[in-house]
Amino acid sequence: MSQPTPFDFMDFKSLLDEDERQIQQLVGRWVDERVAPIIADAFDEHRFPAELVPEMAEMGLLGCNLEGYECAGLNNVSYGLICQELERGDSGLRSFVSVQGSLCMFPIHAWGSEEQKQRYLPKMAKGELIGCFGLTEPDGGSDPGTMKTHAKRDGDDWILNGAKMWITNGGIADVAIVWAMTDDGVRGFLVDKGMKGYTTRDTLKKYSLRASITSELFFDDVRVPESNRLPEAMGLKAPLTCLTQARYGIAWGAIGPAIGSMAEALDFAKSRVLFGRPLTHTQTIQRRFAEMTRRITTAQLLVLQLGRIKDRGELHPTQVSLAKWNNVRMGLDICREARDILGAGGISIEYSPIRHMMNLESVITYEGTETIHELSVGRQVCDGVNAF
Ligand code: TGC
Ligand code: FAD
Repeated sequence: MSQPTPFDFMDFKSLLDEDERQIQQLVGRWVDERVAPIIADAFDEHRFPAELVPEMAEMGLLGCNLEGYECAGLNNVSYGLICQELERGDSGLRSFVSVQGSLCMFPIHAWGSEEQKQRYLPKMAKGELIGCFGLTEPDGGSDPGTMKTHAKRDGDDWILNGAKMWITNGGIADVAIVWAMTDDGVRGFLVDKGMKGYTTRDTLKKYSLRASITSELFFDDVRVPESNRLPEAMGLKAPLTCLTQARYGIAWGAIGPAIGSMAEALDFAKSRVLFGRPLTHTQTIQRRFAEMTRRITTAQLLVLQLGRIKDRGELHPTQVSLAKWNNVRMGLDICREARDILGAGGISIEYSPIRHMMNLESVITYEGTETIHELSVGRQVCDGVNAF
């Protein structure tokens, strides 16, 4: 009988197949070797480490759960494990991969024309083209059905006007997937960098996701050809379906910061001697680590089942809502606990918990706030009554 370990208390690894274990190991090692040494400085300098993009592309992480077009075609459990390992490094890296793969490559793959798929997907898989996803607007992100950005048909083109806000990768994106209202409802447009009337402005001075680029997008009479509209994307359901893909990855991702933060706090507590004994010899500290272990373990089992359902093609969006809500809340709480156990040192960027904790303040807000996910689950269990 093997001994339960803090980060695999229920022998989670035995539930993975060999390919899944290998991809987790590959990405985990890369995070330890390439991300860990530079990420605190990148966060401190408010700098997205773009030099890592070709390496992530080389490992096949961009659009990794898509088939064809030079994508790796991994299963969804593997995609989840990748998100977990990346986010153990920093939420900014997982964000980059979520946006590129789940929010930009996925809709092109699902609803694009064959010409659009050929034009964008192989280059996006190689990291040669970067995407961003514009849904949120300055007047409020939780209710995207009321978006003001609109597109009007003009011959073979569309004229796009409006603004998007809080857009990950916006300032560095070669193509923006922009959701706009038309006379026939919401439609998706591929707005290429350099199109006349399309500008961006980076959001500076943020205290969360500092190793990630966040931007505003502005559209002032941008003429977008019909060949840049996603032909099969119809209605609000299309962007919401993209969100389900990305939220799935986030539910896995949030386990990474929890593990990283708990590991640092545990190391510290074993060697910090106060009142004549190491901190880990006290009851309250042991209870806090036991509680972290309980929550990490249940989060792991939750997303593994979610991934197996997704791989069977039977995933319901509210199952993803429950997992995103549970796991991000778990991650945030554990990072805060770890920060506290580190004492004053915990406020230093030399330790990861405060960086992770600040990142997770964005993660608990984006891709549907905690309240939005509670209300989605509530609607599902209360006979579909909409309480938003
Ligand atoms: P509602 O009437 O519920 O739905 C309209 C249609 O869409 C379908 N649907 C979904 N489909 C797939 N996945 C989902 N999650 C879906 N949610 C709804 C629904 O079945 C319906 O289909 P049909 O066939 O009947 O037309 O729409 P609603 O207006 O009542 O809104 C529901 C609500 C509040 C849940 C939705 O608006 C919402 O999710 N709001 C939150 C918005 C949000 O999460 N924005 C995220 C922006 S992107 C981002 O944050 C990226 S961060 C990336 C990073 O850096 O990692
Ligand atoms: P609001 O919608 O104004 O909500 C404000 C508060 O009201 C929240 O607490 C919310 O939970 C609460 N609330 C809302 N509705 C209800 C209700 N019915 N009942 C009770 N309470 C309610 N968006 C993109 O489109 N693309 C991106 O790439 C992207 N990247 C992001 C990166 C970062 C770093 C951040 C912080 C955000 C990003 N977002 C992105 C935006 C994100 O999706 C929105 O911030 C989020 O959807 C919430 O919208 P909001 O900020 O306008 O808050």
